[in-house]
Amino acid sequence: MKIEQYKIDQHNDSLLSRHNNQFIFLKEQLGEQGINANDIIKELEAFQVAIPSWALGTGGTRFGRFSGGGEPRSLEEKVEDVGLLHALNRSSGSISLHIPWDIPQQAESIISLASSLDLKFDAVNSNTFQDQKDQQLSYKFGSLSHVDASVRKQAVEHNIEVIKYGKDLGSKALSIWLSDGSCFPGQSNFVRAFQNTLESLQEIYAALPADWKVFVEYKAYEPNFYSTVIQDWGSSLLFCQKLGPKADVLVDLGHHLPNANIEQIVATLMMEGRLAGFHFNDSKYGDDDLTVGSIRPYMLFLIFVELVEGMKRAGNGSESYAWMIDASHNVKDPLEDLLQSVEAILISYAQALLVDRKKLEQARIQNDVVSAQQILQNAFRTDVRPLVRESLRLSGGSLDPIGLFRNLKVRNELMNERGKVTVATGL
Ligand code: PSV
Ligand code: MN
Repeated sequence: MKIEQYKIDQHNDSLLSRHNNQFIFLKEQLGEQGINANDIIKELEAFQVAIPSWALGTGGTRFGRFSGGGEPRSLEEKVEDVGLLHALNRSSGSISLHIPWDIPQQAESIISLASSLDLKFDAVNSNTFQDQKDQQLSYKFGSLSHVDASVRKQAVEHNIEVIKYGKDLGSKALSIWLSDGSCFPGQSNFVRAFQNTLESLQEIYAALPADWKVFVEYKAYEPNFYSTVIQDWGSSLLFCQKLGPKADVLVDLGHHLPNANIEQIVATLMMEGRLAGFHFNDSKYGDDDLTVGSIRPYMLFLIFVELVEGMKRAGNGSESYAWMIDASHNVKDPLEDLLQSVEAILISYAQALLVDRKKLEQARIQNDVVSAQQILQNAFRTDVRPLVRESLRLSGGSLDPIGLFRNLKVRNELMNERGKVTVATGL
């Protein structure tokens, strides 16, 4: 299924006068504060969030999985689903593949399908956290860190194969999330596990094409519950520093111990020029993989405040980082959930762009804690949705992506096309 532009335009026409009223009102209010709404809209238009190929079907937990029907049955259908999202919000212009869940059999035809939908291929992800059918050696006790050199070799070769798939598709980065670790005290020698991992990563690093990066993603725990080799941003940064300039740290919002100050982590990584990008999601307890901004929107805003600050300092823009949604959709329609997530990201970004940084710095220098808090909260409490809508409209997207998705009965269409009981590959 494809959403034709005229349907988006027709829907927008029906919403335009209400939108214009809200937008003009906000634009004037911001103007009085010396903020140019058009500058913010330009930044929003440029912001692109990758969609992972594994998030287009129903997720589920280890207790069950409740499919909603019409799920993509192949990589082609996954690309088509991302095409639907991108047509609606013009902010989801790339797809990130997990190998071997989604192996591009014929790179050329998948590239041409993607480009017909105005999509690119984002970072490719390797998988050494599961055993695949016919796999020679098991990853039960680790992969890149394994005590047995032949298991490490197999895991290194898998990563090099993933780079090859990515090269064929025009990707420019390999994302590595390592589940290696231990479940019980005494099971693993921490130092040896680190050194084995470093050696393995060095081999993968040596296989990177000249214009590629490797993203090293950390996670505090799960599936290992006593220790994880790359457990936090510090370990991840240490690996990256030892590897070289093509290695950067990938932050997944769900991968921290409770109450970690993620915005401070972001500030530090950006100060060092080692932030690769983000896996966005939200959580209440652990790595819950919920819709972005659904539980802790203020935290998301504070992270964006640091991101904006870091980009200003580095003199670069949002296109210099890899933004991706890494969520799981257990009770919602995955496509609606992804639309909500992208909207939450754009809202937080817009709010962060409102922050008066000169005044904030002044308040800090004067130890005026009250003003500093107020400057942030004023921005956070501004309803910036008209700015987000205007940016979607100007880039050819819908003023109300979820409304139009429902209006056009997209899920019913997909169920008619694909069937009610389809299961997407992935977790
Ligand atoms: C692990 O929890 C993770 O965040 C990694 O990014 C994986 O590649 C992804 O989820 C998919 O399961
Ligand atoms: Mn992740």
